[in-house]
Amino acid sequence: MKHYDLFIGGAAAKPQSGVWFDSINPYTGEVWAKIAKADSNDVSAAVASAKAAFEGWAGTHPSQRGRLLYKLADIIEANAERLAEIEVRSNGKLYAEMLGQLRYLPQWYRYFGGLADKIEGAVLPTDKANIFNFTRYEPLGVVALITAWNSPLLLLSFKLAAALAAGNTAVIKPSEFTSASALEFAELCVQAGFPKGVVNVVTGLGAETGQILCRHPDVAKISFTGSDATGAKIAEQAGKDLKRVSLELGGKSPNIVFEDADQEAAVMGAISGIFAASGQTCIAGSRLLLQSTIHDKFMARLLEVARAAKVGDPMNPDTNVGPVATEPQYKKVLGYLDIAKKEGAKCVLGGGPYTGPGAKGNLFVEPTIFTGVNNKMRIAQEEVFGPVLAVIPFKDEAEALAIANDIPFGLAAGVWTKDVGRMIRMSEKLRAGTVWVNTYRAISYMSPFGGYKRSGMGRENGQDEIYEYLQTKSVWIATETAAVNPFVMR
Ligand code: TXE
Repeated sequence: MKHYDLFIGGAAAKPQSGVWFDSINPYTGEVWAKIAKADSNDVSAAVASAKAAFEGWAGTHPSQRGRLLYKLADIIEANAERLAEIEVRSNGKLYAEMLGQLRYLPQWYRYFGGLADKIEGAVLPTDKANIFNFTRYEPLGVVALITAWNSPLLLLSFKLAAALAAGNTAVIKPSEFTSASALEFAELCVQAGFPKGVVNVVTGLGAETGQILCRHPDVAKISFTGSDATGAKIAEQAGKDLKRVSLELGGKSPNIVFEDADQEAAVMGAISGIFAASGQTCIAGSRLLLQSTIHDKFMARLLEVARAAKVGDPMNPDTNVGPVATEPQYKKVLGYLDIAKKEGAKCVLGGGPYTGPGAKGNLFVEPTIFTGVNNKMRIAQEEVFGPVLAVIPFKDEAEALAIANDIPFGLAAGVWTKDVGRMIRMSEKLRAGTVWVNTYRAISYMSPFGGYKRSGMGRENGQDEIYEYLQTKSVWIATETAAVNPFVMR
C-alpha cells in the first residue's frame, strides 16, 4: 500500500492532522493508496512556501523559466507510462486514453515554456505632452489550482504550465478521488530543477482543504475545474474576498447531425462524444441532435456500433468502456437513468448497472441511449457525466440551433454537415466556447478552451491563457520635469 504525504516547499511533508484517507481503484474496488489530509496548518504552510518562492520565481529570467518548463516536459515524457497507470488506478479510465493524454502533456509545458519570454508589454501613444507610457505584464502571486478527477494531470497542466510560465507560484489541490498523480507530478518538478516552493500540493476534501485554500488571504487567484455548483460557490466567496477566479465547469454539449453529413463519420463522432471515457468528460456530446429525415437509419447504425463496445478492465487495450470513477458518480448516473425513464424518454440501449463480461467491482454502468428526448427534460438539461446519451430530433437548421442553445451550459458543440455555408452559420450562432465541425473532442495546447454561460469563465490553452495569470501595469515617465499645478489632474 502506497502512502502519499503532502508536497510543500519542494519536499514530501507529513500532514499535521496525522490523518490519511483512502484512494480506491474503481475497477477492483480495492484501496490502493493512502492520501494525506491537509488541514488549515498544512494549507498555510503550503501557501507560505509558495509566497516565499514568488519573488525569486517572478524575478527569474523568463527564458530560464521556459528552460525549466522544457526540462519538465522531457521528464514527463520519460514517466508517461508510469503516470498513466497511476491515473487509471485512481479514476478507472482507459489506459489507452490516459497514456494518450500523458504523452501529449509535455506539449503544454513546451508551448508555455516557449511563451514565457514572449510576454511583451507595449509603448503606448498618449494624449499627454512629454510623457513616455508603457505597459508591463506581471504575475499575480500565489495561485490556487483546483482540479477534478476525470483527467487529473491534463486538467492540472491546462492551468499549471501557463501559471508558471507567467511567473506565478502554485498550490495545487487535486480531487480527493485522484490525488496520487499530482503528488507524483510534483516530485518531477523537483527533478526538473524548479526552486523549492514554486509548486506545492495539498490533498484533502473539497469542502475542507479546498475551501481553506480558496479563502487564504495570500492566494491571489483561484483556477478551478469541476461542477457548476462548486464553481458557483467558489466564485461567490472569491467575490467577497476580491480574488480573481477562472472556472471550467463542464456542460451538456449538443452534437448536431444534418441529413447531408457523412453518416458513418457522424456515427463515430456521436460514439466518441459520449461513450469514450465512459462519458466522464466536460466536453461529452451528451445531447445528440438528429435531423428527423435520417433519425431511424442513423440510430440503427449507432446502436450497432454502441452494442459492439467492449466493457471491462480499463488496463486492457481491447476495452472501450471502463467503470465510472467514483461511487457518488455511479449513484448519480443511475439516478439520472431513473429520471429519464420517469420523464418518458425511451431507453433503446442499456439503462442500468452493467454486470456482464469484464465487469468487476461495483461501478459499471451500461452504455445507455435514450431516444424521444424533449430538450426540456432533465436528461437533456443537466450534466450526467456518464455513458448516457439523450437523442433529440429536429426538423431544420433553425430548430437545431434553438434546441442546441436552449441550455444553461455552453462549453462545446459538434456540427456534422457537408454544407460550407451551414458550417459557418452554425459556428457563428452556437453559444459555446468550442465548436467542432465534422470532428469531436479535439483539444490542443494551442487553442483557447473554455465555456460560455454556466460552463465557466476565462480560457485555458492557447496564447489567451497567459493573460489569465498576469496583470497589467501602466508606467508613466515624464520626459521633462516641470512643477505643475498640483490641484488639477494631468
Ligand atoms: O466535483 P466538484 P465532483 C461535474 C460532473 C460531476 C460533478 C460532481 O457533473 O458529476 O461535477 O463531481 C474541489 N472549495 N464535473 O464532486 O465538487 C474538489 O475537492 C474548494 C464536471 O468531483 O466540483 C475537487 O478537487 N474546492 C467537471 C474539485 O473541487 C472544492 C469535472 C471538483 O469537485 C470545494 C468533474 C470547495 N467548496 C466533475 N468543493 C468538468 N468541468 O469537466 C469541492 N472542491
